Amino acid sequence: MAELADIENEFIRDEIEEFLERPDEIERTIETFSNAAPEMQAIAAALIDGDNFAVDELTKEALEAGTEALEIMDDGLISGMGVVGIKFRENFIFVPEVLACARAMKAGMAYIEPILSASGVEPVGTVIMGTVKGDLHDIGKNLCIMMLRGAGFVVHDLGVDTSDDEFIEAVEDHEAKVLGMSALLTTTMPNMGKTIEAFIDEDLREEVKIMVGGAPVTQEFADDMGADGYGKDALACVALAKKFMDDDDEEEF
Ligand code: B12
Repeated sequence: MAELADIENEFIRDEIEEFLERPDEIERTIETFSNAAPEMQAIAAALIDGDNFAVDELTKEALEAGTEALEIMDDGLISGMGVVGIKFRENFIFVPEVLACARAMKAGMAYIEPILSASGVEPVGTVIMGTVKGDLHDIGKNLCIMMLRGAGFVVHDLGVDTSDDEFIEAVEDHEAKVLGMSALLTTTMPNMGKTIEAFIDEDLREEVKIMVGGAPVTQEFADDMGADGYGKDALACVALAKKFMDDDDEEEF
């Protein structure tokens, strides 16, 4: 089992000691960062500190040094945001600080996006993605979109606070076979189910495969509300979209 001392970055060690209380979260966070390269720890530290200039600089340097975009995304940016989430939940930081961290995350993603989105392969299908009504969280959805584009999907991003009508209109207009909905709040999660109901009401449910995700969403919740799939991260999102396209090809035979 990894120990705190295995993490090279002093800022991260201090953050874990000062702000993390749950044994499972401490263990998981130590494990994550002890397996991350020092450069990735530095990116995560800058993100936790809400320093978008440092994240910008460090991400650029890491890419120039040959680090894979995916490694920067997972070990640097997403790992850093994990600590931010815990501090926010425990009221150590508040919305303005989280916004600074989100800005820092976006500074890093600005470099990662063109790399992960540049697939150069024939379009494999069309996906509609949006964050549900009442929900303004878009970082996770945007990561999923980057990865989908990188895998060759054409993705229409409906942004945040998306209504049932907007989802339905986009699926119809673009004849999309796959729809992805993201929700980060327990209060907005049920809106995914409402959107699925709206597709049923419009007699369009059979036309599109619906996948859902976001930190509070679970497989069980997805099953209960009648989604076709649940993905825990951006890689799972791509895997689901590919599976849906394969299933669709088979159905057409
Ligand atoms: C950043 C953040 C914010 C930022 C959002 C900035 C932005 N542009 O997105 C700001 C400051 C605006 C914000 C506001 C609020 N937030 Co907030 N926020 C967060 C925080 C810290 C991180 C979210 C994040 O970006 N995570 C990183 C990404 C990469 O992870 P992710 O979104 O889960 O996405 C991954 C997977 O879930 C999956 N995925 C995501 N979508 C999809 C879709 C599909 C189809 C698939 C397959 C997969 C998939 O793939 C992604 C990549 O791996 C979380 C804490 C947390 N632990 O989640 C709280 C959190 C979500 N927020 C919370 C709250 C309470 C709020 C506010 C109500 C606070 C307030 N008092 O105003 C407001 C609500 C505003 C609104 N109406 O939406 C709570 C929600 C609690 C709850 N039980 O509902 C959380 C959990 C914090 C907490 N523990 O208290 N927030």
